Amino acid sequence: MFQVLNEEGEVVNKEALPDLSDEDLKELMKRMVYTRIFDQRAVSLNRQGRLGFYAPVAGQEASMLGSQYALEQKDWIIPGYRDVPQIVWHGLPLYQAFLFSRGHFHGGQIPEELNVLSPQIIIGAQIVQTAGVALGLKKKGKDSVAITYTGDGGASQGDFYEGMNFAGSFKAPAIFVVQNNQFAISVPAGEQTAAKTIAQKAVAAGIPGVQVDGMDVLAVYAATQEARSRALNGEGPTLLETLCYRYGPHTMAGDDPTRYRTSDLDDEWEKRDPLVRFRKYLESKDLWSEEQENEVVDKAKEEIKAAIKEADDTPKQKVSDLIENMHEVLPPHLKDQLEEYREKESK
Ligand SMILES: Cc1ncc(C[n+]2csc(CCOP(=O)(O)OP(=O)(O)O)c2C)c(N)n1
Ligand SMILES: [Mg+2]
Repeated sequence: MFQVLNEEGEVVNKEALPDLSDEDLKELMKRMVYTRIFDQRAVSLNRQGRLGFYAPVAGQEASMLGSQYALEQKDWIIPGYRDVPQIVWHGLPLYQAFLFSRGHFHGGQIPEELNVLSPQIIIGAQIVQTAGVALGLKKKGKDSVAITYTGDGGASQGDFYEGMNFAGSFKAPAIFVVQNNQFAISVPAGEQTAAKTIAQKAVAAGIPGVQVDGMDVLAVYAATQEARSRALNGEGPTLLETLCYRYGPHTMAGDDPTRYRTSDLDDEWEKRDPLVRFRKYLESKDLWSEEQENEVVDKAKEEIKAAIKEADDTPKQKVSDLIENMHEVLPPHLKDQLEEYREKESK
C-alpha cells in the first residue's frame, strides 16, 4: 500500500512527498474540512426530508479530494453517485449539487464549460464511458485526461473489466479510481472477490495498478498525479485502489450499518481519519491552527446555507421540463404530450 503520511501525520515516504506549496497544503485541508461540513449538513437536511438521494462521504475526503486536486480544469471527471465533492471542487455550483440530490433536472444540467458528466447511478457504467471519453481526448489531440470513480462493488461489474481493458488496449488517457470503502452496501470487500487486492486487477488489462492509502491525502494526490503524467505521456491508463471507509450509511435511504459492521471496525478506521492525520502534519509545519479551522467551518456553513436557499428558490420542476430536457429533437408523440402538460400547468 502506497503511503506518504502515517496515522500520526508523520512522513514515512520522503521520496514520494509531493511537491506542494504551503498554500496548496492549506487549500487541501480547507477542502477536506469544508467537505466534512457539507456532508454533515446534507445528512441532516436529508433527515429533515429536505434532500432526496444522498450518499454520505465522511471518511472518503482524502480519496476524493486528493485525486481531484491532482487534476486541471481541462480534465474530465466521470463520477459515481457518491462523488459529488469532486465535481463541486471541479466547479459545479453547490446549489446544483443539492438540486441533483432532489432529483431536479437542473442538478444534472452541468454548465457547458465544466468537464464533468452527471453522476452515474448504474454501477460500473462510468468505466466504459470513461474509456470512451479518454479515447476521444486522445483522438482530438487534447492535452487532458479523464478520471472516473467507482467502489469496491463496482470493481466486480463486467463494465469495469471492459472499460479498463479497452482503455489499456488503446492507451487512452484515463485514470480509474476504485474507492474501496470496505463495503458494497452491506457486502464486505473481502467477499466481493477472491483477489487479494482490487489494484491487482489491472494486471489483466495490461496497465499499472496501485493500492493507495485512501485516508492519506498526500498519497492519493501523488498517485493521481503520477497516473495523470503517464496518461499525458501516451503511456495509457492506471488503476488506483484507494483504501478508505465510509463512516455513515451507504445512502440516506435507510440502510443500518450496525447490522453489517462492528463498532470495533468503525473505531479502527476512525483512527486513520484523513482530517486528523493531515491536521497533525500541517500543525507540525506550523501551517494550521484551530482559528484557521474555525474560519473554514464558518465559511462553509454560510456558503452551504446560501446554496440551499438558492436550491429552494429554484422553480419546482414540471412534467413539461422533464419532457423538454430529455431530447434535443422531440419525437411527435412527446410533442403532443408536451402541449398537453403545458396546458395543464398554465392553469
Ligand atoms: C448495475 C447496478 N446494480 C446494482 C445497483 C444497486 N446498487 C447501488 S449501490 C450498490 C453497491 C455499490 O457498492 P460500491 O461499488 O462498493 O460503492 P459504494 O457505494 O460503497 O461507494 C449497488 C449494488 C446499481 N445501482 N446498479
Ligand atoms: Mg464500497
